[in-house]
Amino acid sequence: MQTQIFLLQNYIADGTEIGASALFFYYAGVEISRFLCTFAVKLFRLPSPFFSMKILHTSDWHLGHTLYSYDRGDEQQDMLNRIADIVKAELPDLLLVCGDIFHTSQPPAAAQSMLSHAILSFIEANPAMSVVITAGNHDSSSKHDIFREPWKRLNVFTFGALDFDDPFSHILEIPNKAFVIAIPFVHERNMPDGLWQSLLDEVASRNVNNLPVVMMAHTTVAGCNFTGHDNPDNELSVGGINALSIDEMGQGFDYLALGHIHCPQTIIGSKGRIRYSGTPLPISFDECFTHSVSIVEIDAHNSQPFISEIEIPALRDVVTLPAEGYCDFDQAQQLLIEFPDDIPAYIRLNVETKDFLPANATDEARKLTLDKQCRFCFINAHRPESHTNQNLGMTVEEFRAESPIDIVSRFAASEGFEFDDDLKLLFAEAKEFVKENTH
Ligand SMILES: [Mn+2]
Repeated sequence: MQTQIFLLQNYIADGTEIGASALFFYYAGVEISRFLCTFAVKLFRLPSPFFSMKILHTSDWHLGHTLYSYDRGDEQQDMLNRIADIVKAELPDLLLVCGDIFHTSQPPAAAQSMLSHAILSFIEANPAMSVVITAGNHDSSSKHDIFREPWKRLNVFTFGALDFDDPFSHILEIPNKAFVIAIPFVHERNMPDGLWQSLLDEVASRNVNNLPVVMMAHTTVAGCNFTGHDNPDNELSVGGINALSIDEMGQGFDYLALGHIHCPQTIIGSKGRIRYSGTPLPISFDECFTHSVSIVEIDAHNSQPFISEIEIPALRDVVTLPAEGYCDFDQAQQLLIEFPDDIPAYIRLNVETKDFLPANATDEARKLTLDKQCRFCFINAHRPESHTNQNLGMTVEEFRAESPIDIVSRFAASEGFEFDDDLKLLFAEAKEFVKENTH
């Protein structure tokens, strides 16, 4: 009996081991074949037997954006041409643009015309593709939908504002391909409770063929890397949008395509399912990262998305001199003189000054670039910490260079109170309100 029990224990242990090994080799085999096949598909441009759906995910184009009054139309057009080339090469089933199509709610006619021509070029590059475009906090929700009906004829779907009366109208079924839940930017005070989960539950009940479920949103997600945005000390609210936790976004999607944060990233803790594509074009000097669009391939509902990035090189880079830290104004001028004549970049100077910059500093710096292809933008004046509190006087240059949150925090410190997270949230909201109502 003792021996039998021993043998049985051995058998179970061996069996478990054999089972585990078999399972391991089975899954390793599947993964290796998938990898080889993906490689072959990419190399020979074959139709993929594994990925039933391919998405090109992008956001935050900010068409019409100017940098320090310089027109950026040629850069924006170049970026759109590059996306059209990628559409042609990658042949995605879906193109998702997750908000901030335009930089302002009143975009110039040239930017609007650029958008319609770009959409047509994408469709011509891949007539079988569907395009879904949601509005961001920079867009006008009503203008976003002006051509909603004619666009539908070309499988282009626009979502400008949340339809509170019929939230299920935000569910789009792309036959035999995917379900898309397309949510434009909604201020959190107007967001209906449980909206995300109710839409996901509705899709779950309709999704009898196990199609991939994709959701689109334009918001801030807690814990993301917001390099490039102007209030990096405040994680609770970025660009005027308060952070949502990923649990609040519901359960049941295979991929959540996000817009708003400009740095491309897959959210930590999302098991590779929640991602910001980031902007394909640098919008500010602090965006010191590679700009790109994302390609996402999903086999079926509940399978893991396969994500890759395609870089979008900028026609004009944003360059800060010196590359790290600050220097005095004389050294900064020398760096400008040494900057190559033929690089068409935007230039910011990081200058440290204990007192004040000369009143004509900006003009002096600009003069040094007149025979160069670069575009001089501004002097980012920085006062060493020890001088910051003693002397609160600022020149106009310095005032322009500092972010509003830094100015107000310094003011609070000088008055002897802490500008805490609640005040920062309130301030970000007030700033957004002023911005929205001054266009
Ligand atoms: Mn944006």
